Parts: sequence; structure tokens; C-alpha cells
Amino acid sequence: MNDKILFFSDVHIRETGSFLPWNQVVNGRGLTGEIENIMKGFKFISSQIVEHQPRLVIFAGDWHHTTDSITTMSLYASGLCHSMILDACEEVGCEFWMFSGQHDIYSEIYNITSIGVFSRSCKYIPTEKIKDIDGFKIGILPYLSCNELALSTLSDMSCKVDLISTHLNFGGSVFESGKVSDSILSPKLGVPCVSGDIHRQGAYQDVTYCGSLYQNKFAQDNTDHVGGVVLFDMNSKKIKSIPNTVSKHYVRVKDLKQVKKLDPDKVVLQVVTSDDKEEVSNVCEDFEYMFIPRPTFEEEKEFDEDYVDTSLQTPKEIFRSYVEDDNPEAVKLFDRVMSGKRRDK
Ligand SMILES: [Mn+2]
Repeated sequence: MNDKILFFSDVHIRETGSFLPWNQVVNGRGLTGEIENIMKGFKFISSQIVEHQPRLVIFAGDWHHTTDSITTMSLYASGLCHSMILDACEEVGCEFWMFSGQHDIYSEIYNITSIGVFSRSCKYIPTEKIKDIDGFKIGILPYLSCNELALSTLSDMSCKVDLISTHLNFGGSVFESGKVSDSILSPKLGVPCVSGDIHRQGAYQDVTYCGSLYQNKFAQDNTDHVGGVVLFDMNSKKIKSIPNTVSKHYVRVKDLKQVKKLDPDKVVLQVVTSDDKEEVSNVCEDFEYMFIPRPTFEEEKEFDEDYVDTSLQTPKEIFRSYVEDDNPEAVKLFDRVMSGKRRDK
């Protein structure tokens, strides 16, 4: 019998383009380019399910990007993606379990999450639970605030189970930004643990992170920050990480000559260059790209590293670092336009 469990997490389904005011993704795909990339990621997961024929598939948190960034388009994509996983699970005859990450939580008090809508079509696990598969015990621990309670819940659970799956950040883990977590949760649990939350695929003592399914930031090169799926073998207890090679990568470009070396089917560009927009459009015409013009008010001003490193989903921060010093009125206006559209996380 095949006793593998396939894990994935941090898919952050969203419609990024809709809240980037200067979004210039070309090929008439401004609003949908991101969703296409997400769907490619789900095709990758489906293909891994069919290839590895697991006994069980577990989603380990952060399905929607934020509960209040859900739009008709992203919800439609979310439903399609969920169906893709269910279809693959049906094909191989395995179960699909889901639990929440912090991005899925709408109300902690009432335990309402944005993935609760799927509770009739898969095994949705809203709170801490121990599940038994032919004597193999799996402890499921949806996201908890990282505090003493999480610490004691984890240590109680690790004495009772063969495997833990959770959505927590453990001390020593490296974030996408390169920052090292100072969480009070030690990754030394005594039992293997597969977790969501940290977006870099990686292993720290007993904890293995699936990583985010695709990049959430534009990177220096096209291999940074990519996660994928994790396979756990219930017999050998061996863990294997398989990166997503199907979704596009987000690549930062400072020199347009660099673009010629890249494959338009594999990358989305963030063009940061002094060249004018027309030249950018000519060089990048085969690509999906986002062009961010240099400020005209202070030509020689260098972009600071925070700015070019800013993640896709924080347009307010991008905007702030771009104009704050020079045009505080524009920041106020932008705040007003954006208020109520999303919450900073
Ligand atoms: Mn996440």
C-alpha cells in the first residue's frame, strides 16, 4: 500500500493586479496574469498527486491571500483551484484535508475562516485534532498566535502523535526577506512536522516547510523563494521536497540587456530602469511585466533597497517609499483611495 502524504501550503490566492494602481502587465492580461500563474501552480500540485499517488493530501494553511482581498475573480480562481485538487484526489482515490493559516482567519473569536466554504467538499479541520490512519497518528494544528499556548499545545501533541502538521513559525527559520525568526517555538519537537507559514522551502530540525507555491516577491534571480509540495512517507518517515517548476518566476530587471537572456514563458518582469517606457515596451513585448518609472522630481535619486525588494502585495508600501519624501499629499490621497480595499498584513 502507498503510505505517502502530500503536503502543500501558502498558495495565497489573490488578484494582485487589481490593487496595483500603475500595474502595466501587458498582453491584455493585467488583472488575470497573476491568477494564470496561480492556476499553473495548482496544475503542478495536481500532477504531483497523480504521479505520487498519496494516501492523503493535506493543505497546511494560507489559501486566500487575505480575507478582505477576495474579489469575484480571485474567488472564482479559488474554486477552480480547489476543484483541481479534488479531481486529482478522486483520480488516485485519496482524501484531501485542509486547515487554516493566519491569512485565512476572518474572526478568531468565532473561528470563521475564508476556507470554511470548502467544508462540505473536503475534510476541513477548523481546530486542533488528532487523526488516526491505520494506527498512524497525525496531529493537525491550525494557525495559533505564537505564544505560550501554542508552545504547550505543540508539546502536548508531540507526545501523542507520529507526525504533526501545522501553520506556525519556528525559531531559526529564514523568511523570504532573509530575516531569521526569533519565535519562541523550537523546531526540536521529537516528531516530524510539516508546516505552512514560512515561504521558503526548507527544513529546520524536525520541521519542514512546504514553502509558498510561487514567489511572493520579485527576486534577484529566478530561483529564489520558490516552494512546492512535500512528500512524507509514513513507513520510512522520509521527507522529500519538490519545488514548483511550472509557475512563472518574478524577476527584477535593472538592465534591459538582461531581458534577452530570459524566457518569456518562465518569468514575469519587474522593470526598474532609467530607460523610458517606450523602450521598455519594445524590449519586453513578449513578457508579462510591471514597469515602475523613476521619479521625475529627483532624477538622480537612487532607489533604496527596501523599495526594489518590496513584495507584490504591499502596494501602499511601494507607493510610500516611492513618493513619501517628495509628495506627502499624494500619499494621503492614495491612502484615501485604498482605505477599505485591503488591510495591511
Ligand atoms: Mn503564508
